[in-house]
Order: sequence, then structure tokens, then C-alpha cells
Amino acid sequence: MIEEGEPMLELYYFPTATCGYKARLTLAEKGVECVHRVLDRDAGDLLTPAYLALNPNAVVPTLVHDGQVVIESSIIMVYIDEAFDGPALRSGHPLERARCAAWLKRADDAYLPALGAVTYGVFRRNEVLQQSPAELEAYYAAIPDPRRRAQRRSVVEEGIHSREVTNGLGTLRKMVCDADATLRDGPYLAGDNYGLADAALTPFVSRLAELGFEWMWDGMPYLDAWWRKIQDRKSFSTVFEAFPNPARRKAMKQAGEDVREDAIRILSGH
Ligand SMILES: N[C@@H](CCC(=O)N[C@@H](CS)C(=O)NCC(=O)O)C(=O)O
Repeated sequence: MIEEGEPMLELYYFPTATCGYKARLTLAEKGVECVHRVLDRDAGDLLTPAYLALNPNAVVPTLVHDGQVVIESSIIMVYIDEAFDGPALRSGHPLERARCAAWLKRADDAYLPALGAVTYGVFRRNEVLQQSPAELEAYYAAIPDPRRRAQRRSVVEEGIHSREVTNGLGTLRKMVCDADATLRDGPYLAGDNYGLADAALTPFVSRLAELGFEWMWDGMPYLDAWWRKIQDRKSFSTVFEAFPNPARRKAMKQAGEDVREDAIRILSGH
């Protein structure tokens, strides 16, 4: 409970946002309460002048702490870890901190674009393509960054065969291989305790599981054991069960199942 007079902490996100999960897992692991500003992406909530004033990139998450705005999910995670009491989510050891920073950077630079392409190319396109041609053009035009706009068009129109998606699958396959190799040496990704690196990777592995892509880590016992452990944490159910949507869950599984053979074939050529 946030008491009156306490600094106000607000997190803006939409329920299924990967980057939102990173911030929400961090808050849950720290035991920090905040006001949840839940946006409706499909209703255009990310494009309102009020939201663009907070986050000009028209993306989530956005954290507002006592009127001060913090954007970028990995920066938000570190900010929450530093600004609030609760278990430290980064090791005090310089090398482990560097390893944590490297996972956060890979998540931002490589895994997020890859997962976005795979999610849209496998599943979201089925929803986006319900729009009329004029609505679809307006939808593309509203994406502020030209590179993201071109990527979105390619994955929606070409699906699993878009170069963005095939490259994305390769990147995510490398992500699980690298994580498995790291976890061979210890229980968590950057040190002996659960931390920001684990929280950062969780939404990516979780999305692959939602698509029924667990086959990607067949023969990777260390990643598999980590994933089971992660799902047993209270933070996982707090965050991933907050907005139950069984119909969407079923549609995602089905969409993943529909392209499974293609995805396996694409990865075998990578
Ligand atoms: N680098 C940014 C990326 C944020 C981002 O791309 N967020 C996605 C959700 S994970 C988003 O808001 N997409 C807007 C959309 O789908 O229209 C961060 O880490 O915060």
C-alpha cells in the first residue's frame, strides 16, 4: 500500500509487454509497491500526447517516481534496484555486475527485436491483419521509428518467412544456448543469487514457452532447470498471472504449433 504523503511510484505498461514484464518482475522481487497504469495498446494509449510527453518513443515501460520520469526497461530495473530497499538484485562483485550488465545489454540490443519479430511474425500478425487495408496503413504510419515501422510491415506481411523472423529465431536460439552454457557454472545468470539478469531473461523464455517453442531448449538441462525454478518464484505468478487471458494463451499456442515445422527447418539452416 502506498500511504498518502509517500513519494508516488507509477509504472506504465500494457499487460503483455515484454519490457513491462522486466520492470514488473523487478518490483515484485524487491517487494516494492507501485501504482499500475495499465495501457491499452490497441486503443492507441501509447500515442496520446499525455503519454508521448512521458515516453516520446511511444513504448512501454515508463516509470514515474515522485514526478520524475525514467524510461528504458533495463535502466528502470537498475533504478528500482538502487532506489528502493529489498533484496539486492545485483551482486557486489565487479565481474558479476559486468556479467549482469552484459545480459541486460543483449536483452535490449538483440533479444527484444528478435522476440518482437518472432511474436509478430508467428502470432500477432493474425490479429493485426484483421484490420482493413486503410486501417493497416494507418497502423504502420503510427510507428514513430522508421526502422521499427519497416520491420513491422515485413513481419506482418511475410510472417515466419520474413528475414526479420528467421534472423530472430536464430538470435533466440543463441540466447537459450548461451544461457544454458552460463547456467552450467552456477544456479543464476550473474552470480549465486537471483538477480536482474534472471528477471531480464524471464519474459523472453516465457514468450517462447507461450508459443509452445520449448523444443528450442531440448537437450539443454541447465536452462530447463533454471526455467522451472523461475516459474516457482512468487514474482513469476504475481506478474504473469495478473491479467489472465485463456483465449489469447490458446491462440498463441496454436499459432506456434502452426509454424513449428517451418521454425525447426529454418533453425536447422542457421
Ligand atoms: N528499449 C525500450 C524498448 C521498449 C519497447 O519496445 N517496448 C515495447 C513492448 S516490449 C512497446 O511498447 N511496443 C509498442 C507497440 O507494440 O506498439 C525498453 O527497453 O524500454
